[in-house]
Amino acid sequence: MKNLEPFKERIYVTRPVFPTIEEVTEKLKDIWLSKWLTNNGPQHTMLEHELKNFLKVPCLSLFNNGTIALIVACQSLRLSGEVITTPFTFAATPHVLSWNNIKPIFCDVDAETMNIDAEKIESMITPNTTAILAVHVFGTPCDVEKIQQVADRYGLHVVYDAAHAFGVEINGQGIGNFGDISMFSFHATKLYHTVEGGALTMKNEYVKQRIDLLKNFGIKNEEEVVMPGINGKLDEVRAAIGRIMLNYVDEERQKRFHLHKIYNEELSGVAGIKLMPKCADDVKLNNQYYVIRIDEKIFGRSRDFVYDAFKNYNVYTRKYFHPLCSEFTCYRQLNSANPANLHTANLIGKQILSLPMYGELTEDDVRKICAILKMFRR
Ligand code: T4K
Repeated sequence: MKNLEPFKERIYVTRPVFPTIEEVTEKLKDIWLSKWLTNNGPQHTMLEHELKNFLKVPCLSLFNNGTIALIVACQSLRLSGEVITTPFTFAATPHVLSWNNIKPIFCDVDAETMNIDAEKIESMITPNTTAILAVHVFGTPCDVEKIQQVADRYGLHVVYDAAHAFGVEINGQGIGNFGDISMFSFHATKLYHTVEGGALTMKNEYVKQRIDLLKNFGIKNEEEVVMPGINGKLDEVRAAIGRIMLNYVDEERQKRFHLHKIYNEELSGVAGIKLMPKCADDVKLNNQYYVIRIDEKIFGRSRDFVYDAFKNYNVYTRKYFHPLCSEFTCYRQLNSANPANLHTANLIGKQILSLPMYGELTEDDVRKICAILKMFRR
C-alpha cells in the first residue's frame, strides 16, 4: 500500500446500520393507523416474539435501553450487598449495581478472553455476596460453565451483561440461555439496534412476569400496583425499527466477518500486536468489534501514541475500555479496585484499542487502516 494519504472523510470506530427511509415510513404508517404509540403495542409484542426466536431463548422482555434493563434484572433477583463483576467493561455495568445500592467487587480478568477470570471469583466471595455480574466483552463468551459451578457452590445468582453479544451462540445455544438473566443492548452502535433499546432474557415465564411488572411501574392492573417499578418500556416506533433491523443483521454480520478476516490477515505476525482472542470451534461469534492490544515494548509505540497518530489520518479509534471502571473516581476507593488485585485488567486497559468495524467499511479501507498502523511501528 503506497498511498497513505489521510482518509477523505472521518472513519469512526463504528457506524450505525440504517434501514431505508421507505421501510421506516411504511412501518410508521401502520403505527399511525393503529393509534398506539407505546405500552405493549402490537409492534412491541411482535418484536418480543421475533427476538425470542432469533436469540434462541425461552423468554425475553424488551426495554428502552440496556442499562435500565440491567437495573431491573438486579431488582427482579432482589440482589443486595456485594456483587462480583469485572472492571474491564462500559461504565453502565458497575453503575447498575450502584443504582441498586449494591457494592461492586472488582475481580481481575483473564489475559486471553479479557472477561472476568472465573478462577479468581471464588476468592472474592464473602457472606455479603449475592451474585456474579459477568460481561461477554466484545462478544467473546465468558467461561459460563466454571462461573455457574462457582455460583452453584455458593448459592449465588449469575447475571450476564451480554450488551456486546447479540446472536452469539455456544454449541448452537443462544448466549442468553446462560445464568439467571442476560441483558442485551440495542443501542445504535450495536450490531443489531432499535436506535436505543435493550432486552432481558430469562429462563421462565414466572421471572418474565416479574420483570414485565418492574419495567411498567409495578402496575398489575388499574386497581393494583404491586411493586416499586420503573419506566423501562420500549415504544412502538423503536420496536418497529427493531423489526426492520432484524432483516439486516445477518448481512451486517457477514460483512463484519469478512472485515475481521482482512484485519487478521493484515495484522497477524506484526510484532507487538495481539489480535482478538480465539474462541472454541463451537462458538458462533458476532464480529461486532475488532480490538487489538499493543505491547509498547515490542511495537515501539504506545497505544496512546497510536490512538493520537491515527487521527492525523482521519481514523477515530476508541480505547474501549480505558479507563477501567475501577479507576473511576466513584469506585477507586474500593478495596477491590486496588490495581495490585487487578494486574491483568490494568495491563489490558493500557494496551487495548478498538479499530473501526462496521459493514460500510470496504476491504480497501481496512487494508489501509492496517497499513497506517504498521507504519507507526518503530
Ligand atoms: N454494558 C456494556 C458492556 C456496554 O458496552 C453498554 C453500552 C451497556 C452495558 C449499556 O447499554 P445501553 O444502555 O447503551 O443500551 C457507546 C454506546 O453508547 C454504548 O451503548 C456502548 N455500550 C458503548 C460501548 O459505546 P460511546 O459513549 O462510546 O458512544 P459514542 O456516542 O461515542 O459513539 C461511538 C462512535 O459511533 C462515534 O464515535 C461515532 C459513531 N456514531 C455514534 C452514534 C451514537 C455514529 O456514527 N452515529 C451515532 O448515532 O458509547
